[in-house]
Amino acid sequence: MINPDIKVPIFVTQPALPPLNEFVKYLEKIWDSKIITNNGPFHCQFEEQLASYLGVKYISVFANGTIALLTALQTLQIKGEVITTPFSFVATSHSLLWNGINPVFSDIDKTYLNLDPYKLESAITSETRAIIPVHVYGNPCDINAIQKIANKYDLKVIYDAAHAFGVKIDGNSILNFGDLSVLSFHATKVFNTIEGGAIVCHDQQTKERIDFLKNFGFADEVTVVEPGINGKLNEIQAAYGLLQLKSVDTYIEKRKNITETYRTLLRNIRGISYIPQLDNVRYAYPYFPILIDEQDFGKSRDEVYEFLKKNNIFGRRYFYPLITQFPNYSHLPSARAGNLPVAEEMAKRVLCLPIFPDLEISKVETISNLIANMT
Ligand code: T4K
Repeated sequence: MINPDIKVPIFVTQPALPPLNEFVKYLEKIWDSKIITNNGPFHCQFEEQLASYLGVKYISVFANGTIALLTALQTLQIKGEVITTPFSFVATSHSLLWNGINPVFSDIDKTYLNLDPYKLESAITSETRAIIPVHVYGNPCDINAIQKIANKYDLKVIYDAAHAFGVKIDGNSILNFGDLSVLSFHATKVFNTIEGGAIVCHDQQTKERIDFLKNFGFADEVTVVEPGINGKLNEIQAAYGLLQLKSVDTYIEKRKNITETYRTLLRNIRGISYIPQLDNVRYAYPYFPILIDEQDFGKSRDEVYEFLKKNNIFGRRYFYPLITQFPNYSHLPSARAGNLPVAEEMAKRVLCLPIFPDLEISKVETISNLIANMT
């Protein structure tokens, strides 16, 4: 029987949309000007305001995060091997295969579920050119340790920061670390432009190169400097993004409140744990993953997942299966069973609970109580 408190299904997320009446005003301007894409005025304004909000110098917005990842690798002309994490959305590794790069998987750490810098070094070969760590669930990677290794072996670092919108360490944007950072503004993210993404870089020359690459390689009307792609964000989505920027702090505040409620209510349940927070980090709370220890809790992660589903609550097992379990990766030497023990274990234990700005606290309480009373 469906829980009487949850009559309407609750999904892992639900996008926050800008006020329709305000959006219509932007649409009217677009309808008047007839400029609907190709780096128009809203696109330029969006990049400026986004850079200022995030606290970064240079940002190029894209049609989605995956094309931004592909372009980031092209920007730095990466070939050979790239070390990355198996505990991510599959787009992280697909961007390597699409660029003819060989992915090499290295294990994650037990606490934050990010690439473990202390295991990274043993994955480096003479062919390694870069590292793509992911700030999984918006928890910062060990940026200093990763940079130290990158410097030692002369490797580029491209952060997949799809989950790290708005994250700061000691007041400094997480996007300012590494050579490039890639964001996603997909509907399921803290900040959405329906679909969308961005690359953050640190100098004007690189920004120019990224902008050429996202527009077929055109430098001007008659000059093509690179075999670029079409990665542009259109004016309608840029206008939508400008409006979203006005509300994003409210969205984050609501997510924080939900996170704190879950953390309080699930704190004392044996066999349920969550990722610790650091005092010097400003989080944006994109996901609320819990880790279920089957022995201590008495039920497996999949049992909890199915039980919640029966109660109309649709959590997600991000990131199960691991990327290394998918057919295009499972044959790789670094993907073999036993090589990534922490990632293998965490993929079996993790469950992301619903979190989105409009999720009522009473529903968070119901979800937490259901879990607490399961055993
Ligand atoms: N790198 C990382 C680390 C990523 O996590 C991602 C994307 C990327 C790169 C690539 O960025 P993009 O190219 O996507 O910009 C979702 C997203 O599609 C994907 O963007 C995201 N990561 C990934 C973690 O999750 P699904 O297949 O889980 O989404 P879906 O459609 O099942 O949505 C989840 C729930 O959200 C639905 O049950 C209902 C709700 N929902 C979803 C959509 C799309 C809505 O209420 N409204 C909506 O419009 O992949």
